[in-house]
Amino acid sequence: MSDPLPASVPHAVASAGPAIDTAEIARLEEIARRIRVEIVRTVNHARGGHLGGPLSVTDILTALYFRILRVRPDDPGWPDRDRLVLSKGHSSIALYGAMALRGYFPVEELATFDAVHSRLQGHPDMCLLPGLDMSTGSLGMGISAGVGMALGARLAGRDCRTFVVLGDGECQEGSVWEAAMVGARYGLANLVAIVDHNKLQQYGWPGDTPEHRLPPEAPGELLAKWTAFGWRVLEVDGHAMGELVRTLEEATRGEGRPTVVIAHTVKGRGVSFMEDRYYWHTRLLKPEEFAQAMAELGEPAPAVEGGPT
Ligand SMILES: Cc1ncc(C[n+]2csc(CCOP(=O)(O)OP(=O)(O)O)c2C)c(N)n1
Ligand SMILES: [Mg+2]
Repeated sequence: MSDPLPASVPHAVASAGPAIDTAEIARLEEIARRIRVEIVRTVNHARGGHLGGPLSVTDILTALYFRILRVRPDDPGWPDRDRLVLSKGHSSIALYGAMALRGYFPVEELATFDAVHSRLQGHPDMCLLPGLDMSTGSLGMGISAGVGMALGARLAGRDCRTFVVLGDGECQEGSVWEAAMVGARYGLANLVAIVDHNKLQQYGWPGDTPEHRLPPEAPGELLAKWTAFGWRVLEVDGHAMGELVRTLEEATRGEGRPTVVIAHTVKGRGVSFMEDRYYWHTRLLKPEEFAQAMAELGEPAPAVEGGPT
């Protein structure tokens, strides 16, 4: 598997959260594996949807839903719950996988993904699925909603936190930075943004190899920008579960201003032929590819499930 963390990470702020033991890390890693299995199975079954982005953000959502977020899956409207906005809404299937395993709805319902009358639309629809705090899919919007939620929680005197997960390509949207300015202006210590920094978006370069790419941002650019916009910045390997949990815990200690976690990730993480390949952003699996992906994820499946080529 590719190593997501750059050899030299300048200005990284060390996380200082409490220890998380190896058994707990193993439990979370197994949940993340199961979510990745559901992502590949579900998108293959639907014959449509995204793969690279969901596999990239799986560990982040696992850490959030199974360790960080104060939520009640059996009471999704609980007013004091933490809010989660998946601003990179095209990765909805990873969110649905995490929510299903967390108990919001039956895992079997994932089979309805992207169907006309399903609650699990290709992009999250908060009017359909209890537990979703925001409808997303149009990139650049979620952080503004998150700023509003964090301001609202402060006004209401509620001790809940708001988490917003963004893509690194999404951070090219000007609206992200308008919201970032407002979040810093009002010192929203109850707001945490997490950037899934996989160095890829949908297209944007003439070649398939790293040396031919024009990545969404130059190395260090995201860190410099969020810092310049007044945010506290943490960096972490977005697939190293123990470090990820400790960094997210640290992020909630806002210290008077909002915090962003720049999570270095690999697009397509967990499936060798998808890793770091932009064209797996959204692409249909051939039966033999489906079989190989499931085998690599530790869940061999009969090739017949691969569907038409
Ligand atoms: C405003 C807007 N423009 C374009 C798109 C189409 N689109 C969907 S995903 C994507 C690439 C996003 O890249 P990134 O934010 O890096 O996400 P990831 O790499 O995590 O998939 C694009 C351009 C969109 N959904 N919304
Ligand atoms: Mg990206």
